[in-house]
Amino acid sequence: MIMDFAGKSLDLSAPQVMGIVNVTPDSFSDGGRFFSADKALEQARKLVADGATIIDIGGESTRPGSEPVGIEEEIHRVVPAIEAIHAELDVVISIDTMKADVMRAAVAAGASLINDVNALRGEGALQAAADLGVPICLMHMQGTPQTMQQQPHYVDVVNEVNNFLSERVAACEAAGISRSGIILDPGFGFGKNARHNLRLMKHLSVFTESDLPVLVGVSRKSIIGAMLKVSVDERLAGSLALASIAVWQGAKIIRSHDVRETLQAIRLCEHVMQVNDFD
Ligand code: 8Y7
Repeated sequence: MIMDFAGKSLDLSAPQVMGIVNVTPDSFSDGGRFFSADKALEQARKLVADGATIIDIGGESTRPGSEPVGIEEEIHRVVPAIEAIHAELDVVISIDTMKADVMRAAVAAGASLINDVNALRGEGALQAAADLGVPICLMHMQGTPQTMQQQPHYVDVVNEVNNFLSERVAACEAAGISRSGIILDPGFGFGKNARHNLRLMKHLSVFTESDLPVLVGVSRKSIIGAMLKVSVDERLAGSLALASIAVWQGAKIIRSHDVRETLQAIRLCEHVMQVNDFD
């Protein structure tokens, strides 16, 4: 299962780790543009040295209750970071954005994957992705980051998320986007309560049974805090447990803050999955 990212290809038959780089003021104390680009490059260097083959760069926080950022501001945050990483590192750069203009600026700067937590439902986003011709990760979210955790509601969360993703894949294909460049993501924590997240994880194979690769993002998320009563900086073990459950069910990309440890968990899963029963 080879996926082409604007000339750089990744073999998704082995699960890959997407390392996270945030360029938001709350992730950098001074919030300055060049300081952020420098810090982003430094962080990306570490993630790549640890084994990340994709770096996800985001300039707008999508945490529950976070405030939206303007287009110009978001571009000013992400473009210098993308340019710096693209100039130095041999890695697929993913742009985490919901905005068409940011997608265009980011791909021009060197990004070759669009990670849209809004699954290209924003104004002009579907057209931008079709024009740019790079792969796209379609993620499910109920509501918006501002409101999504207020009253998440589903009758059958697995079915509803699956139907949503199928509908978005159909919209992409209708817009001229090739299936060979589409990644699916059930969107852990995006308009889901603890039980919804647990059900999606238990039944992740519903998604991996499709011909499209599945990306899972659970790193340090509140579902771990809710189950284990641990703060954000104590969620590594829980993150690795969930990443392992996801890989066991066929997830191909794990989005993580802790790349080295996540790769170790993935490698062990692969060893178990591939062991020859007849040796
Ligand atoms: C996810 C994501 C975040 C995820 C994809 C956080 C940007 C929240 N989570 N993108 N982004 N999937 N595709 O806690 O689960 O990292 S931000």
